[in-house]
Amino acid sequence: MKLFSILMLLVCSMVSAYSYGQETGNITFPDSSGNGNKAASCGSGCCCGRNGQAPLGVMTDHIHEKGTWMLSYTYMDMHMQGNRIGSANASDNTIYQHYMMAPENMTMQMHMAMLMYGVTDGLTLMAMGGFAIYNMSMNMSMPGMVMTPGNMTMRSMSSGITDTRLYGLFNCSGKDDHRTILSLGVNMPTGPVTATGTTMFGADQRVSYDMQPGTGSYSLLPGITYVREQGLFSYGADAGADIKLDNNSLGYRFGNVYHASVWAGYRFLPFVSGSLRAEGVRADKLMGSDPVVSISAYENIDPTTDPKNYGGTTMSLYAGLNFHTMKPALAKFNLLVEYGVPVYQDLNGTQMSLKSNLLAGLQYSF
Ligand SMILES: [Cu+2]
Repeated sequence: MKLFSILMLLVCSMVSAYSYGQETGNITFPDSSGNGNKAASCGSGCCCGRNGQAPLGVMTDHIHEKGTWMLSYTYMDMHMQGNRIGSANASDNTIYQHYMMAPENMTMQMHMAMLMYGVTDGLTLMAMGGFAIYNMSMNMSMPGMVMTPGNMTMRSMSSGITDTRLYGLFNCSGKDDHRTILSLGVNMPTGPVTATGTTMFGADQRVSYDMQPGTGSYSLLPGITYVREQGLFSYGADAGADIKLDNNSLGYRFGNVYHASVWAGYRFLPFVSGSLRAEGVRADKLMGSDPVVSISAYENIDPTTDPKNYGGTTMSLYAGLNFHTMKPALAKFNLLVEYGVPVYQDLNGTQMSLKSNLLAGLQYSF
């Protein structure tokens, strides 16, 4: 922890020196009295709930004052529908040229809990974990039969606890109208990679990679987030990665993930601000395979069981609302929602198309 703190402080002071130098032409350092950091952290009467809070999909946008906590619940509902090969839509009949089954609909619902604690005015620790539920339907083509879509459908469900993420968040900015948060997290493989559901081989069989609640791998989660407030306006950007450190116990690893966002927000009522956010996510290929799933009979039937059908680039647009009021009974709460649709998808191999992603969160600071 000590080494981590020193490392982050070093990077922080470099970033601060650079950004301050940019503004004043001189290299200066953040206000050492701590006032600046306090104003840019998230305790009572500070940035949480003001229009400077980032959209819900950006989770590393703020820190908390020393000794203060935040507990939050976030619900996520991701919907996928139909298929594509690369960046082009692919009909079921196109999929049947290579596989016997064509995925039709898939949802991932996730219940996430997050706890934040301000260790100092500049450093906040954050822990996240959850429970995920996957539902999938697939159309089947029987050799020699022409199936009308939906005629012969297989449904499958799996669920389990997710991986757990632990983060350290450093505020590098000493000003109350902007902040730069450096974050470093670790993904702990607490979620299973051996969950079961209905497959071609019957009930209670190992489900494919995309329906496993966990990754099975440790990973590093570096990130940087910049937030700026100007009157009723706010805007910001963030970038981060999920770098897998090892293969899981079954001998594979999901690809590294890289993401970046830019957003702008406007407080159009005293207690509501709206935001628009553009997000790009790139996932590398899945490396290795699960020996239970990776048998040729299976890989020729169901495209989700083929490791080469993982990874790709997706760009989405999100619209969000952040609710906060200073009314005493509600001042400690924030309610945030965000809804996104993809505008560009270029996926490796044959994969389901992302249709929408909904996030809703309730945060309580104390
Ligand atoms: Cu918080």
